[in-house]
Amino acid sequence: MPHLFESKDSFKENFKEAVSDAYGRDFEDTYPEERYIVLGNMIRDFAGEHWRETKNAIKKTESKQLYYFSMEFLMGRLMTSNLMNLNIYDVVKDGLKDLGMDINDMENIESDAGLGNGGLGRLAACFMDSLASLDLAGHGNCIRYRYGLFKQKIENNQQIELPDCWLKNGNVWEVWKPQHAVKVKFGGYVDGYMDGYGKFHAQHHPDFVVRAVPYDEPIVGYHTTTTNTLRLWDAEVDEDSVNSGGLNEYLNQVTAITANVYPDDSTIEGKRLRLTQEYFFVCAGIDQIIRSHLRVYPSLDNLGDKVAIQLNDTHPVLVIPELMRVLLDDYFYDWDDAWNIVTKTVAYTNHTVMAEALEKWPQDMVRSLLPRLYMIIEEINRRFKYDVDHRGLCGIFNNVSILKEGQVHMANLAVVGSHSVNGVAKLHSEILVNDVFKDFVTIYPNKFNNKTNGITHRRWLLFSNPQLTKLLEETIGDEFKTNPEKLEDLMAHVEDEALQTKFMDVKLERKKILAAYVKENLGIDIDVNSIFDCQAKRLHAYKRQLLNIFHVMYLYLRMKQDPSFRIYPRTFFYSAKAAASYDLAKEIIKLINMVANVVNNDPEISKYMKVVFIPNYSVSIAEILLNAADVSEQISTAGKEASGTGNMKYMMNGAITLGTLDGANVEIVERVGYENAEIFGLHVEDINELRHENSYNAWNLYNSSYNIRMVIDSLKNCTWSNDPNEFKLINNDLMMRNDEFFVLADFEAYVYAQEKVQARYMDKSRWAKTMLINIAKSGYFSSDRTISEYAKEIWDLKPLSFEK
Ligand code: GL9
Repeated sequence: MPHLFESKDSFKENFKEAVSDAYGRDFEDTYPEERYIVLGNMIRDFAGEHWRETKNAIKKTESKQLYYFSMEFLMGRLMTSNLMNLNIYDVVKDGLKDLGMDINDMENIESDAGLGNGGLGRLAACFMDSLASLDLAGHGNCIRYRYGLFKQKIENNQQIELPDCWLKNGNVWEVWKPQHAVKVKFGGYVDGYMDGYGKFHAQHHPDFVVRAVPYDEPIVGYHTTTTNTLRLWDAEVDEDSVNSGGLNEYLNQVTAITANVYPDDSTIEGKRLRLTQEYFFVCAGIDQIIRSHLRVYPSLDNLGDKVAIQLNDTHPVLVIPELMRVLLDDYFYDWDDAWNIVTKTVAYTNHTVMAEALEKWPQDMVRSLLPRLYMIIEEINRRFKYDVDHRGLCGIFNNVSILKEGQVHMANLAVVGSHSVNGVAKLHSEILVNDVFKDFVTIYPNKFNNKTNGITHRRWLLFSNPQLTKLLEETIGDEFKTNPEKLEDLMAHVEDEALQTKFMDVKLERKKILAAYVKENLGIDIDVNSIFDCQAKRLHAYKRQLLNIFHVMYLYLRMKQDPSFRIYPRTFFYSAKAAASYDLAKEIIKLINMVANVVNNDPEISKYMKVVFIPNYSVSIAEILLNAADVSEQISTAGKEASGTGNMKYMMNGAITLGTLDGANVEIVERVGYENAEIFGLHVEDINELRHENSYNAWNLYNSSYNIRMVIDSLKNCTWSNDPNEFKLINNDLMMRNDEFFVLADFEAYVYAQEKVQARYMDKSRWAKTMLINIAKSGYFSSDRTISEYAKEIWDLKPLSFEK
């Protein structure tokens, strides 16, 4: 059957008519936003056909399905990706052109879906793309936040948080499904009775009930039929209930659940809201899984054979007691049978070793908000203790207990209730096994494994860097598009000088695109022939944006002091959001912007360097920033960055990693070799030793290093600000709190590594070759490889088959 995207002409005709019908005006008189909405709906409906076929195929072949539970999905924009995956990009582009429109203008109307903070949420989005593209039935489950994280503006050098109204023009990809609403119950109390067999029948009398209403988005695979679902839950009031606080309090409570990504959790109220959000999407998601399972199968006995649930960090760990609750209370399973089903179904990924991010909830809070789940958690812990004692390991129980010191330890609950626990890069998984979850390894030696993260090469290479994609096609053919490991074929050409030149031209073109953005939005002129040195990621002390800006400060101060010291021109790019309540991170943003003002306005120095802070880091900014980079800054304190995924995006676009041996950097160097990356700094072992021996002293470094002293002193001597107290938090963090993340310890090594980067850049041919090697070796970091490993080793998920 011919479809409306069959040819340019059929698209044009249908599109014009649809726009005109929808808005009751001649096509010529409609607004771009209106055309965008109609175009989006047409694309979504077109995907609807494959969506239906996928659902039918799953039913018919009784295929296993994965549900990826994540508090965050940082999807970014979907127009380009959907058009390309559906293989209708050119038809639409050409058709729009005939109608006097530019496809880029349509693409730019879409708001970024910024339903996440950083890497963890973006990983979930890459996974969605890979699942569908590999023909695996794998769906996402999350909250339909009305506002994204926040929109960052820089005013007076400081971060201002504005609301991120991503839904202001609607969301063309979603389908509202009120018929699938679920009631989620909170608070109140539990009673029940014991039956004649000694089995307890619980009855929950909630304080309030919220209706969870799903919005589904189709997730289309690349040139394939498979179309999965990203289900986002909205919270609505339940007509039949209020809470004990009365109607207004109830309405506010319900509205708050889906207002924001990561509400500030530094207050008790914030914490409770966060826990409410977590249970909200967990309960709704589980209910949907159970119902759709029972539409096909007679019972839940085979749930673990037909459903896999992956917990993206600890945020959805309530899946474990919630699924237990449903099996025990609603379907009358015995504890042991229910437990077997749960642990067979659920697996957990840990994404961080930072203690403050391993969630703990006050027991009282869990008991009052989720009384039935709390009972179940207590019972899980009781039985777990019994099991540990029986293995003769009672000595370690306190380390692994789910309940201790008045708190519920969610990571411990996750490990106990899952059949698989994985880290996200080799080094990180080793740290989990040897340190964070050490005692659990004694109990469950076979649960732990590694799945090194990946990124979708479709978005991060094919779609966002068409110039490089074209050059690669010309050089190695187009197999790498569906099999990214084929990028390795480029190794045969890295010495080819003609290719090196062409590649440097592509890089220059990407740099010009970024430079144009910077000029238009920030009014800063940058030299496209300078080295583009980029650090873009959330702002956090452990990621050490501070180390980076200290190097810039050092270069500036040295050039001012010594007219014979000059560097090869460089542009330092930063892009980062700081959590609203994270004062130190915000002060680092202020420092970067104040240094930028001094450097960029100094006529003598700005010939050699510029500092650019790009506000509002987001998926869309990443799409123009990372592929313009020459140098990828991955400089976290060793042992702290679980993996990083930006590092992989830079690599795939040719940038050279300037990094510590941390997270996935380790595996990047393993592939490209030390000669094609610039590695510096303390190793995990060095840092552990300094910590254990208590032998690190920031003052010693300050006193013994002229350069460190020069930089630190400049924080207070009015070089960057007229107020000597402007950077007090930074100064205190380093000098009074002994530099927790070893910024000063790695400073000299970093400066030296930067000198080596510059020296490498002088040899253009060698530099181009290094960049090409980075691209050639990046196929491993496609999330297709990561997802294949999860599918095979954790989920037991096989590609769907669509017999005609
Ligand atoms: C993170 C890690 O910090 C990153 O190193 C890792 O690449 C990603 C994905 O596995 O997960 N863990 C984590 O809590 N975040 C990560 O980015 N945080 C946010 O996304 C806010």
